[in-house]
Amino acid sequence: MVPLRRSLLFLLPSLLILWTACGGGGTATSDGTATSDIPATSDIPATSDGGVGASTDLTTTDTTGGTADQVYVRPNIGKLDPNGPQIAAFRKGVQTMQSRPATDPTSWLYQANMHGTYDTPALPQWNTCQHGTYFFLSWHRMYLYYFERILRKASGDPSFALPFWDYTDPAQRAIPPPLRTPSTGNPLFVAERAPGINQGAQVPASATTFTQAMSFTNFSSPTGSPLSFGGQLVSGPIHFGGIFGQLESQPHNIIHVLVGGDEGWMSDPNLAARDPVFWLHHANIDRLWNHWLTLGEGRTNPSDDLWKTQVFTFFDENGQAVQMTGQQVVDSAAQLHYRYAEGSGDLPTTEALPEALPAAPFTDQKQTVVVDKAVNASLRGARASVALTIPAAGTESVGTEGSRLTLVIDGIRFGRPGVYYEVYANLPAGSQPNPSSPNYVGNLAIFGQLADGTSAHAGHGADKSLQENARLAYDVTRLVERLQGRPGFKGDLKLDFVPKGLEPAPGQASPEALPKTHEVRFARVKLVRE
Ligand SMILES: [Cu+2]
Repeated sequence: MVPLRRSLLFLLPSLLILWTACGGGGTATSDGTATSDIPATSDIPATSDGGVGASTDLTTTDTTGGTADQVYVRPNIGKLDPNGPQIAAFRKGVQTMQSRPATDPTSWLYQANMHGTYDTPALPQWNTCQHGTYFFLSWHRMYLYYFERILRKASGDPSFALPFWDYTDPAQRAIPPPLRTPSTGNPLFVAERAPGINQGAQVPASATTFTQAMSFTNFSSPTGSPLSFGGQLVSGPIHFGGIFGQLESQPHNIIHVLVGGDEGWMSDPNLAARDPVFWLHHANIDRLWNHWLTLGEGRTNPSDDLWKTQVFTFFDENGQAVQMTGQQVVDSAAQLHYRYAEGSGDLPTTEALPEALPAAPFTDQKQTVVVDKAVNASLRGARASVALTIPAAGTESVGTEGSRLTLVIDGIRFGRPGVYYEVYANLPAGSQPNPSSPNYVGNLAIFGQLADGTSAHAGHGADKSLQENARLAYDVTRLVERLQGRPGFKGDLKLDFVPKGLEPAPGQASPEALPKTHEVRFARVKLVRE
């Protein structure tokens, strides 16, 4: 019905990361009382999609000092004066929050622990972050919104807004200087980061691109499918849902991996939000959600009742429990009174957006395994290859009727590798791996863990023990279609895994790039048609 066009640019194939679903998170309820000042979607004509009224509306009036109609502009930190008043206010706010006891919901630690923590006993709303489902973007938007109110009040600057880190900007691929210098007396500095990154080492360009995510026009995908911008449908909140939407995979997960390395905080969801850079990273992800909506061509937020009315609980700047739903955060400027300064994606770019493939067919969730091969591969920070053969039967209808072909790497066991792997298919002999080449499949990065409570510690502490049964999947529809169009192609697929770490700062010779890395093993590779 919708044949693939062979002329499509094959720029940045999909990175899809998924691992086994685990443990459902409950929906906590607030025991606080509050009044509302945040309208539901249905109250805002510009964004109304006929949403139902908010069933629960226990948000609170912003008491951080702004006027009622104020719209805060979250700045691009790369454009701020490191010695200017906004960075000074940021430092003061973080320092104030860090001085509060961990039992105070407005403290730095309490807020970080809401994302995830090893601390026990868990206090209300700790360990409630939403990953691997279509709640990923909305939950983190709510989390940042209330965190920003707390930080603004703590900063003493009624105009303060949370900056974002625009790592896709080639000039900003190192951690923003105010977060790494000075290394003493600086509340934004954290030692628990990847080796070299506090000296200015940079994330590689292939880790920062969001063009593949933007090419998806559907926000959500059927349960079990990663083929969407925002994540898979689920029947309720899940702390770690296991199958990631495109934006969560890349750049979100990879930036976590590279900044945290194999030992730092950012690469562990139970520690990540302790690093101030977490909030700047997530502000950028949140900005990219807004950017996606501006691209049009059918890109809209979910319209189902669960996404719109599911209640999540946070704390406001006065430590009061507050509740919020998806339909209250679909328009950040109108509903939450903030917008973003200019950043990557807002300006014309030479990098073309891959043409959107049709959304995965929701009526047909059947997945057909075309190839399932045991490989028992091991990646240890060095280049490795895996071969498999695509049978002629089973793939001939790929690209038609919305059918997709995904490459699934299954039975993955991992610690925190501290590197990611660029995956290539059928690299020409002697050619240099290049993520802008048509042989590039995507990136393999590990962030997150099985969160069933017992395995939460598995990736942490001395053992870095390998975790079981993770899965990663890549949309290889275009790649296979392209290979099949080549004369002499007999179905042989050779996958190359090329490790990538941080790149040295300009002018610095010694790449800290590939630290001694923790092993990543995987048991099987599959081709699955869906
Ligand atoms: Cu994150």
